[in-house]
Amino acid sequence: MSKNQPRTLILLENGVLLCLFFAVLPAFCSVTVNLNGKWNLSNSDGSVFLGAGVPGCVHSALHQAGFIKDPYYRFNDVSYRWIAFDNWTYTTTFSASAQLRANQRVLLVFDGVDTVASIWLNGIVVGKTDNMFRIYDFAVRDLLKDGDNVLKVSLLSPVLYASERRNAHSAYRVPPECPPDVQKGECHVNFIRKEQSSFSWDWGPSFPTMGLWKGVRLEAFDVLRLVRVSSVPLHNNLSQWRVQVELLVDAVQTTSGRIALSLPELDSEQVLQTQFLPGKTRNVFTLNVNASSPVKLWWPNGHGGRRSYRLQVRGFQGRALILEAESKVYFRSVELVQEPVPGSPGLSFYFRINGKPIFLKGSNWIPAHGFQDRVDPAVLRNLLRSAKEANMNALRVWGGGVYEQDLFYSLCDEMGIMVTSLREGNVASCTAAYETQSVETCVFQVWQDFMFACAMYPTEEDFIQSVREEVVQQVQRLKSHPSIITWSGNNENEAALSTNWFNIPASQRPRYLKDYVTLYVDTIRALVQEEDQSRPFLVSSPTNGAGSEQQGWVAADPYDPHYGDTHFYSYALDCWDWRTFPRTRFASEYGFQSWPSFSALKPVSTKDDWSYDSNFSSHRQHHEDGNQQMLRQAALHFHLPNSTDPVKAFTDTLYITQVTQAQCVKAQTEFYRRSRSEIVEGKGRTMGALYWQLNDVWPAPSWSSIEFGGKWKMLHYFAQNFFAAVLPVGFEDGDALLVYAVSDLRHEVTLGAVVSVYSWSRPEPACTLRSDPVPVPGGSAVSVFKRPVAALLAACGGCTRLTCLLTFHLEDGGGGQRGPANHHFLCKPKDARGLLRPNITVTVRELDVGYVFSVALRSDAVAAFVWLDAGGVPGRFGSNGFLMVSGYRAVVFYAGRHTAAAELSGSLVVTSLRDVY
Ligand code: BMA
Repeated sequence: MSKNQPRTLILLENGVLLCLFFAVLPAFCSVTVNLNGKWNLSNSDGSVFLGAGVPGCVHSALHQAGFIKDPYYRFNDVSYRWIAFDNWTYTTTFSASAQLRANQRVLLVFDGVDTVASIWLNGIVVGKTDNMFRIYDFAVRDLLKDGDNVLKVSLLSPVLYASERRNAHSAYRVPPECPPDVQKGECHVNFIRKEQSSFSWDWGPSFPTMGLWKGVRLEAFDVLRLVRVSSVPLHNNLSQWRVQVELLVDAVQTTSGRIALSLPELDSEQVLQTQFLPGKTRNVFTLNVNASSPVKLWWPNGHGGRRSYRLQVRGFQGRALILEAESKVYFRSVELVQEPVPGSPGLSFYFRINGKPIFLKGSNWIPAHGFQDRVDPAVLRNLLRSAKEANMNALRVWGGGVYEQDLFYSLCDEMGIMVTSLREGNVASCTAAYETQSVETCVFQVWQDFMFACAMYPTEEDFIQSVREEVVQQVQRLKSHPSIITWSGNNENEAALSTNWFNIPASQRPRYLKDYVTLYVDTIRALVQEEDQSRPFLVSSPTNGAGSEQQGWVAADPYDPHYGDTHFYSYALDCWDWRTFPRTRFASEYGFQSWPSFSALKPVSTKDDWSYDSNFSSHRQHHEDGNQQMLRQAALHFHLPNSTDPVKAFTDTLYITQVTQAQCVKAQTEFYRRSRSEIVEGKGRTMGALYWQLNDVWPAPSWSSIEFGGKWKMLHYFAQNFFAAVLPVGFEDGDALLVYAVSDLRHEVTLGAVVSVYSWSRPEPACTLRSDPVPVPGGSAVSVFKRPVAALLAACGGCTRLTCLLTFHLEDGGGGQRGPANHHFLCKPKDARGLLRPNITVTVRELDVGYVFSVALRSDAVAAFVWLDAGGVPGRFGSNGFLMVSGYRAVVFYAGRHTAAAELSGSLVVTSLRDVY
């Protein structure tokens, strides 16, 4: 190597740049050899032998090589259960050049092993793994040789391993032992540090994966390697900023030098003397931001812009550059405010970003596929884009899945989205309504759980040690992301302990309480607080937060609406009745199930499966009594489908479950949003609504608003409205109808309500009433209309609760509509008089070649929950599931692939409430 050779830089996933060669003395170099690609895979007795992609997993490899069919097809989750009971070995051969071997250190690095493995290099065991959420590296220099080197990863059956670990834990039970039978899952998942839902969940199949789910490489170096750069912004009163920069450095020997940190766009630079100690060490530096360079803050969606700044890190020994890296820094502050609330016992619970209280609107994120290697950037982008289009500003990464991949968080920090401007109202008459495309950015606030859910966990030293590594590595990996606004120790384990889900006898409770505190408080919380002072840590969700802490970390009632966050599920009560919902400070989970569309089920089923009571339909339902619960809730308000055509009866039932779910979650979310400014009977000031759940792991009934494959359910279309920045919420209290104006805007607006009364039998308003506009401050919910229902109906001559319904919207002082229109039923639609079966005709026109279409609907009657389904043509409508009170509506269809108007109208099916009975 000549000393004049140009320096080469490699950008690793974590933002670290590796210096390969330097122009100045002494000549340091660091070499990376990527070992991803095609490996060999075999089972324990050698009867199965195939090529397998790395990163990847055994199930995906078997499927891709044709050894098994689609694991999601029909009952294949059960047919392929054997896979996870076998042991599997991945093997590859690579050459290691003399130049590589000449380095002082050569490490074999695994970014993710799923899960329990021994790693062999040239016939020698170099290490073992037992935690899917950790990065592992092993020193291998002395084992490498000239010519072929053989690397073998032998994976143990995760199911058998978990059960062995459980058997070894004989002193006491660590429940729940096994999932409920309805989940058709495997037992003892809490004994293995792996995606907890991979052993089945109440929305997901059991596919206990095995594999090398992230990259594998060799890293060779002579002096040091920069493992990771992370940075968090800190501030004094939001005016004076500094950036805490952490370098995780792996040095061969004690190395003294200088570190130069700079934020060129902020004219800020600092050079510090340092010493890197041998081994992997954490080195923390502070870079003060030049006070005369004002920073632009990172703001959540709808609250302002955001920009990133380049952070440059360079390390020198003498004149030699020994490390170099570049990453992004965003400036924002986050506080979790828990303080006394006037007129209410307990404490507030809300997030303040950059000093401003923000209502979190969104949902819960679960793994996007049972096989993580199938979650590609397009899947992530589509889901996040859909979340943004439903006006969400927050997502909770739920603790039974995985810490998501880097791209997920980068997209949450800031995602550029191409936006097509189209005004739906115009599309029928005016092609010019199709305007330009522009790029918008959006962000999400992420509530990040640690991966522990719905169980007790062991606390043996080796388990805790593995968790320690996991926590430190994950926090170091993720803490530079401004999108993460809170860490949270687990999902529902405080509640499980407190309300005794697992029937733990009172005499044994102290042991479990001790284990709980050991794991989440003394271990995880302590580590997180050491690693990251820039954001809050909650021990569990739901929790009473500070209230739980006062009660020794496990509150008597973690669902107490006066404190913290709550999860609330009630399937039997009437979900249209807001009185059934807890007026909580923060609703981090609530929801109802529905079935996905027929087009999602078709590829994984046969004709025999297409009825609601088929074996297939009950097999896919993993929540006890779930299919019946949906029908019972639907029957509270709707006539159930009764077609004599079995397939129509099935598809109509799928439809009615989606209507029911959409309407239930709408009612609950609107209740939370209108409760943001009020204290009623000591409860209220709700500042978050994250429904359960955004996405699906496979095609099956679940609480999701987006089905597997990305198609929006009716709920997701409803979310576009119920999460709108300005929203009219209508409800009845006593004998009165009230309309609240909910505003997430930054500034005050003057708003009044316009309420129209329609008869079910006539597509034109019977009468319209208005209220005088009143000031609605930014970030508030204000009552803008109140009228006794009887007076309202009387004013509209001839109307009764059974014959009429209400629509309403908000208008500002200038008479312009603000926010979406909304409606309120005065009776259960099944009791409505005059709701006729509408005759809806559809005309499809192409607006932009092959991708954007106008869909115009004409109806001769009032039609409720009008649902457009484009079948196998991927894409989404501008709006859907709507109420047609006038006889005409035009919506836009954005195709997910090139199509034609003829194909679209050929696959389009329109269903409305009156069509299913
Ligand atoms: C909550 C979640 C999940 C579950 C969902 C629906 O408890 O945390 O565990 O899937 O409810 O039951």
